[in-house]
Amino acid sequence: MLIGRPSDIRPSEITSKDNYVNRRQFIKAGAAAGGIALAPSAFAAVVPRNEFAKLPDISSSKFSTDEAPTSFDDVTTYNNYWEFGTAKQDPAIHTTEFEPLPWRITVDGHAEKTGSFEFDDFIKPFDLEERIYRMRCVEAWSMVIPWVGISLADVVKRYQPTSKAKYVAFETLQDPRRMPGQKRQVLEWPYREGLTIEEATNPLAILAVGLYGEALPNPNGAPIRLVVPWKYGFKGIKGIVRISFVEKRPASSWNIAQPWEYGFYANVNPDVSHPRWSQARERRIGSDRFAAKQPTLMFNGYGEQVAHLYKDLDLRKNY
Ligand SMILES: Nc1nc2c(c(=O)[nH]1)N[C@H]1C(S)=C(S)[C@@H](COP(=O)(O)O)O[C@H]1N2
Ligand SMILES: [Mo]
Repeated sequence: MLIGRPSDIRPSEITSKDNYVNRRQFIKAGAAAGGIALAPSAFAAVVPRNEFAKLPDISSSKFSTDEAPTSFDDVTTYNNYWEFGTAKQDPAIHTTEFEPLPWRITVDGHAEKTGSFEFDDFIKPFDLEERIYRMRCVEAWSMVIPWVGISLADVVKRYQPTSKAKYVAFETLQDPRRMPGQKRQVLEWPYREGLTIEEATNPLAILAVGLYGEALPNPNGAPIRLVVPWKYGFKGIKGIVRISFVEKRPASSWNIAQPWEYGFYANVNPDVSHPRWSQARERRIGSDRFAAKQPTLMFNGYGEQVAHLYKDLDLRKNY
């Protein structure tokens, strides 16, 4: 089923006029510098190389929230992406030169099918869906983001993991020349994350390749990143180059860095405080700064879809 938004609504109607114009000039400047024009022609089959790189044939999802999406500007200028700096505005500033394409994704480990694929070939077999999800960062702020993505369950199914595959591990690109934040050891690089195979095949999990109907902006993890809306934002690893089917629980970057603060599961849980702050409430980005914080929901409000995954776990211990 085709949906009205976002193809019927120009970004000018979503963001303010001024930002729309600036953005248009910004993208044009990028094209002139060779970034966009140099994309391999094969990629055009999936993502048209027009000014806004609008994605074709996006269907809607029954899992979308009807809450108002956070503006395009907030979604793309208030980010965590430490490969490009540790401040919220750093990814928007320091990814302007980043050229995500060409991009290869390796699938390996305990699966019948494995291999290394051009981004275009990797996503071509799957349907593009818009998933408007609430997103909750561990730092107690939240957004509503109209992702465009492919079902992670479909991806897993295609590669036919064997019975040994208990987890799916993900890795970000490691290349300090392209990701200058990696010159500092603020985290152990490459950024790594993982899910149990049951989590990875839950219908809510997606690999996002776009937002607001357009190819994924660099600050949000172009060309492809994980989105698991019932977990804290740090599980949503960006710039993925490797997907591995593994037997043992994989290392995850924040768990390596500060295991006493960040567990493997990272399920959104208003009842379990972070050691340094409460997780009971959250600030919705874009609301005015005097607005009251809103309560955080168990599993970020996605309990109906995911609570069964954790019925035998003590969520106070398995955070
Ligand atoms: N590779 C990588 N992925 C990452 C991060 C990062 O620093 N590096 N930050 C995470 C954190 S803490 C959050 S909250 C989300 C933010 O996603 P967004 O910028 O698209 O909102 O990305 C996650 N994915
Ligand atoms: Mo986060």
